[in-house]
Amino acid sequence: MKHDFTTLAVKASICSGREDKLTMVPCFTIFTIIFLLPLSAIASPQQNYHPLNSLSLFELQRVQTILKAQIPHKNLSLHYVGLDESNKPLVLSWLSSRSSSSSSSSTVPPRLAYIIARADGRTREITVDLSANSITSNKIYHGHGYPILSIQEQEAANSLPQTYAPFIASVQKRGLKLEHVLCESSTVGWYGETRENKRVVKVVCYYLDGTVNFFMRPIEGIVVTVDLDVMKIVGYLDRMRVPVPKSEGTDYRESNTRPLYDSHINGFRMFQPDGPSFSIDGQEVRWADWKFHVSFDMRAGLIISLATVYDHEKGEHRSVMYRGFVSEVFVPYMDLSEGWYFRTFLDSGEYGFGLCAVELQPLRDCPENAKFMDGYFTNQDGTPGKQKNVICIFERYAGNVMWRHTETGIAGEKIREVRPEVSLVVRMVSAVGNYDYIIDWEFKQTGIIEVNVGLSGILEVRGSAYTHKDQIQNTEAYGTLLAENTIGSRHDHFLSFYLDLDVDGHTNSFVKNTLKTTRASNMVLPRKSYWTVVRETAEKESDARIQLGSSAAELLIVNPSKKTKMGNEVGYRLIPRSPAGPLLSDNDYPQIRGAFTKYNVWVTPYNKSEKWAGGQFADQNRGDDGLAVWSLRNRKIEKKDIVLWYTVGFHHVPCQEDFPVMPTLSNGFELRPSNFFEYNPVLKTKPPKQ
Ligand SMILES: *[C@@H]1O[C@H](CO)[C@@H](O)[C@H](O)[C@H]1NC(C)=O
Ligand SMILES: *[C@@H]1O[C@H](CO)[C@@H](O)[C@H](O)[C@H]1NC(C)=O
Ligand SMILES: [Cu+2]
Repeated sequence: MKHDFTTLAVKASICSGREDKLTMVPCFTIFTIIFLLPLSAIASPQQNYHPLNSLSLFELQRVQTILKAQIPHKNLSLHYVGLDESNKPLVLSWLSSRSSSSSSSSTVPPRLAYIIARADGRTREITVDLSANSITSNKIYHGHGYPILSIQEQEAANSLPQTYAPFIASVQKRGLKLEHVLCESSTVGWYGETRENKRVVKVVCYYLDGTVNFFMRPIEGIVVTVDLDVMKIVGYLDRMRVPVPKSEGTDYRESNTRPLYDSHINGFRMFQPDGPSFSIDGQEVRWADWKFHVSFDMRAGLIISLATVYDHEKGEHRSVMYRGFVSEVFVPYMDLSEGWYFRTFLDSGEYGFGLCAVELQPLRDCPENAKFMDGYFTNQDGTPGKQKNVICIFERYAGNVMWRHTETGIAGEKIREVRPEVSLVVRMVSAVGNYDYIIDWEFKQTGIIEVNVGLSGILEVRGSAYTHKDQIQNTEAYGTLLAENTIGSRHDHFLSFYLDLDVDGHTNSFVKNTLKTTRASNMVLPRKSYWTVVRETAEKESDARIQLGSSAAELLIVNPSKKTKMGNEVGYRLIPRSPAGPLLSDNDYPQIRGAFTKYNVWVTPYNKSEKWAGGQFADQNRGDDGLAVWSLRNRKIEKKDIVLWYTVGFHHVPCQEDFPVMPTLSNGFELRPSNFFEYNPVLKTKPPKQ
């Protein structure tokens, strides 16, 4: 056991915080390595062609082959490979010609790959045309910030301390054994430096010995700075000597949580006698009146595209959302000690939300009736890898009511009408180091899309001398004492969702309906006040930056050129669940980088290259790219193709129940039709068979 952990310690990376690790499989072996195929084998026409399909295994393979043949750099390391999606008009015209089946005139959008690579200490952006087998663009990026860290370089960095004499001495001084030490790479952020920083990470270490929950056993005070480009230790700090928290009570594996209390939950089944009611054709999903496309990206993870809902009255598929995904995840810690201040993560842009996505476990992560999809990405050397079962899709019947009424007001008649709610869930889980993010897109028959973010996994804790809260007097502990020597650090999670809604077409406007208290002027009746709706349509981006919570408002994306028979503009409403905004000061460096959190809601005109709310090159960026910067252009957004951005936020003050592993904490939002349909769209819907 101990020996296996040693191997494990060397191989771990931020995104290998997955189950495979516990079975002693180093992270990169979970990628199925694909053997070289001759180009002819992949030149065959694709099945289920769709311009928004994720790059397939074959396409990723072809990218590697083309790069090898056409870029002379020996040490080209790939940090991102993904679909360079076709322009929206091209995709839409392809789509309409497909559905009108007049395939003769349709232009098939090309398949392009966008690659971010490092070579000779510089970042390159490369575009590959997969049908022409050619590189169409290859340029050096001169701006600030660095690409996603590859898993392989994190592994290499994490293993460096093991052979570094000062580190070995620090471990020995603490009476610890090197073979139980495991390290992780932390990105470092930016703190106002004007000189270009090297591409460095700060490696922090943990202790296993008797548990797999090493995150609960930090070796506090040691920070090893590693330059990733030369893969060398360039800084070393050993500041503090506090005990490593005990291993007792930290393990979370069922086999190690003894005794197992029996709270008498019987078994259950999700049984659909007639099978599931959704179908998957390539990456397109159909369920009830919904139709949408599911794809997977190394950076964004799960992407939902082209969501349309069939309107039975109109007899047509009506568009709701062109594209939706998690654009960035900002997690700043509120601990200003030397070993902690830099922990201000942009999880998506630094580690890859998709790269960290894990294999879902049937019957545990997703119910019995789920279907699974695989995801593909590339290793640093360009070799494609597969993440099995990275997305699951299932119908949910949770015993909820879709609509109902019992009428007792008519003498002699008892009227009771109830429709159970059945929905379709698309799920991905990204385990970025210690944290597990569960992302659900839930489609409902009522036309609602509900997005839920669940946080689980393990807290990032700080080792401490304290063993009781009473010892912490007048000092800043930066967190909650969760167990002896274990402080759960305060922090936030902000997930920015990119929501390119196309409500019944792509010419949309953003409307804010403020509910305003009004004094009654009519003195005849005894009431003194009521509220009314003040409707404002945003003309420019500045009109659509909204901090929620201070006043009651309804936020809508409407199509001003489409009205219901009653004359209301068709729309979709954003219903945030529990909004949270930043508490850092505006001029604090992490906040400058995470400035997209300043407002809960933003609206921008559609621009293909404006995808990543925290900037395209997030690692060590300076806040000079990203949503907050684009929005400063204050472009017109009225009657335009617009993108809605909503940030789901959590302020996390840890409590003892978060130890040693956190019960899922949820937040999210709903996109709900508002005057989109002429009447309740599920009034005439047949209930499911009993
Ligand atoms: C390429 O990488 C190898 C192994 O990592 C290293 O020995 C070599 O010096 C590198 N070459 C260049 C040109 O950086
Ligand atoms: C699209 O966005 C990028 C980045 O903000 C900007 O440089 C470019 O000018 C924009 N294009 C248009 C047509 O606005
Ligand atoms: Cu948290």
